[in-house]
Amino acid sequence: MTKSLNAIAQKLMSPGQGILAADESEGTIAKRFAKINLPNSLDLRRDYREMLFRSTEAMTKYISGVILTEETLEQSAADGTTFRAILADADCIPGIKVDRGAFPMPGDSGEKITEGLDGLRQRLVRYAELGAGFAKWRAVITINDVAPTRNNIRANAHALARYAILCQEAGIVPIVEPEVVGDGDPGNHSLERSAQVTGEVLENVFKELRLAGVDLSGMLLKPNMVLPGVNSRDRPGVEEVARRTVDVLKQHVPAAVPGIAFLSGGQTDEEATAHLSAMNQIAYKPWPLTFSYGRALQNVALRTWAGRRENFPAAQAAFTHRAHMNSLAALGEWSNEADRAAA
Ligand code: 5MM
Repeated sequence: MTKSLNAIAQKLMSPGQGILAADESEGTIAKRFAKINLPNSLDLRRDYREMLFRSTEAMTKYISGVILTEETLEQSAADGTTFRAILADADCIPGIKVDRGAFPMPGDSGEKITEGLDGLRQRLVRYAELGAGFAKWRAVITINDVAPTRNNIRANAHALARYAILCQEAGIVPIVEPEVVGDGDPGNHSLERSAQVTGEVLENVFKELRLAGVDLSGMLLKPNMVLPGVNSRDRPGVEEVARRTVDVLKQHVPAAVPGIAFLSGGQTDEEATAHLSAMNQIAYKPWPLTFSYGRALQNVALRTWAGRRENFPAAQAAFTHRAHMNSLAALGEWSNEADRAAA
């Protein structure tokens, strides 16, 4: 069991490859579609994901796994081919988002707690039967004048650990995603504060993972990068973000973890790519670093598709370009010039 979990994790971290996060919940995909004036219909969700998964070059060369929703895991393309078959043809591992979303934490700290543990053991059996090789659970950590509270960090870390051990029991690799979100106000969410909170969160997460008996060699970590909040006056350069992020990870993430796949967290496409590449240029890291981006892989492709199947080729070209650039970043070989030239 341990060996196969580690083998799946290693395959997801294949050099020059990363993970496509296509697990937008109904509410989130509705927001993405609304920005391009599209309704959130079943057919449009299917078409959009079909466009992505049938981007053959991107999926075969640059994407090792895709995080799906429950709907997509069981869905088929317009011609009746299951998405699972399309991903299998591209040698991509299907993954599944298993949390039920982040809900307001009791109290008035403005924090969230992720739900979805009830019945998870049974759901995981079904996801494994459907071929899911890995899963994802996202905890949301808020920074404001009173948050994060110790109570919220512990509750989210505990839920992540309970999720992770249940996944491993079902033969599924858990991706553990504690996200320190970046919409704190300027006074509270400096680069320094981001580093301190990210470190504290990771420390608690690994403490709970160990207590739960999670095999660290059979999981992946999906963290935020160390960044100031979107409204902060701090404007660190690419190298500084990379250095601070790797420093925090080195202090809190055990070397036994087979890989780290970052979320993009609202960065521009180029920022997310540049930061990943700069981190991969830093020597002496115990784990490979890659991407598990949602928005930073999909932004341009979504706008180019615009809800029309005749736009598939152009949207697929846009997606393939972004996936290629992030593949170079996963190898530490990306440059702005190469990005513009290839675009
Ligand atoms: C694709 O978005 C994922 C699902 O979010 P919701 O459940 O809120 O709809 C999200 O978990 C995503 O996997 C990560 O946050 C990374 O996505 P970004 O866009 O930050 O790279």
